[in-house]
Amino acid sequence: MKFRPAVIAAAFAACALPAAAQEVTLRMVSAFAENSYYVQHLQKWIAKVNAEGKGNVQINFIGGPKAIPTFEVGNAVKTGVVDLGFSTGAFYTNVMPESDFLKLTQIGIAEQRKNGAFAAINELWNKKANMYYLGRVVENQPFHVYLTKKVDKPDLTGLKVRITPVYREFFQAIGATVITTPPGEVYTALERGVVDGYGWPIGGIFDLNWHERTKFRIDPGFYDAEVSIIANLDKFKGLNPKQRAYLEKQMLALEALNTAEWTRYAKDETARQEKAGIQVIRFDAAGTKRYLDAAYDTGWQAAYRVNADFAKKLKTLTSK
Ligand code: 173
Repeated sequence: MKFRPAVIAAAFAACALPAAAQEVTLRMVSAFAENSYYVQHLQKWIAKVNAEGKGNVQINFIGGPKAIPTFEVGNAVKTGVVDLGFSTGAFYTNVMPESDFLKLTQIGIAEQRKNGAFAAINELWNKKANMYYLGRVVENQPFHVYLTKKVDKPDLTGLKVRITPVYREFFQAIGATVITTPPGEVYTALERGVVDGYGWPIGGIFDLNWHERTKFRIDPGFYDAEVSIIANLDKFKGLNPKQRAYLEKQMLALEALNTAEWTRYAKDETARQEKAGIQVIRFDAAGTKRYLDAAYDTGWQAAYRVNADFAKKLKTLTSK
């Protein structure tokens, strides 16, 4: 075999510069739009990781759904097309259906790390998705139904509602006709009257101007939006111990912001919706109970159908 001089030079350079060889650059994409608040929050973290991680770990943020479509980010992480992904589980049920279960957790990620839930999640994510579940970036963000038409009881019969897997069983159980779209298609669907509403967490409806097409929000919220950083498992295992420890440390620093950050965001966004004229629909006590029971009963039932062992473990460890 004959080596080209450039290859030989590169090989020597790698040996001669061990410090440079120990800096790794991880390529990251987001399943959420680049201008979304979630991604702005993420990018502040990336800047910190890069500033403090010189000579060790750098993150190259490639972009949002224009780089890799929302529902393809999971596969891109699984196969190593990218090293890190910023996504919610509902967007990569095509990789593993259990990814959507995390919306059902009722305790924070800090507690999940202590009580074995985090380890159980990682065991499954490693095995089924070739992913390392690095940590949870968004919590304390309940989901809501947003509508262009009024309802006065927990019954969406006759309404077409935009969903992701998060809401499918629940919305169908209360009568809705459901249409799955990534966030990037919600505005057009509303504009064209293809849907009469959509599911989304309490925060973020202004990011893509959906407030212009939204008249009502149903309270209370249900579940808890899970948005996390996932890593390609082979890539993660291939990092040296210092690099892995650094990423874990930065992830914990990010998670430590969660409670204060997302509680504030939920409050601000609720006020902003009110200012924008979005009216709140509340049912009577019995209706509210039926509504919330339907959310959790359908959610867990679907989870048990998909993977009873993992559903049971997660329910036991993360329910209040
Ligand atoms: O697109 C969605 O409605 C969705 O599933 C989701 C999940 C977490 C955060 C934001 C949106």
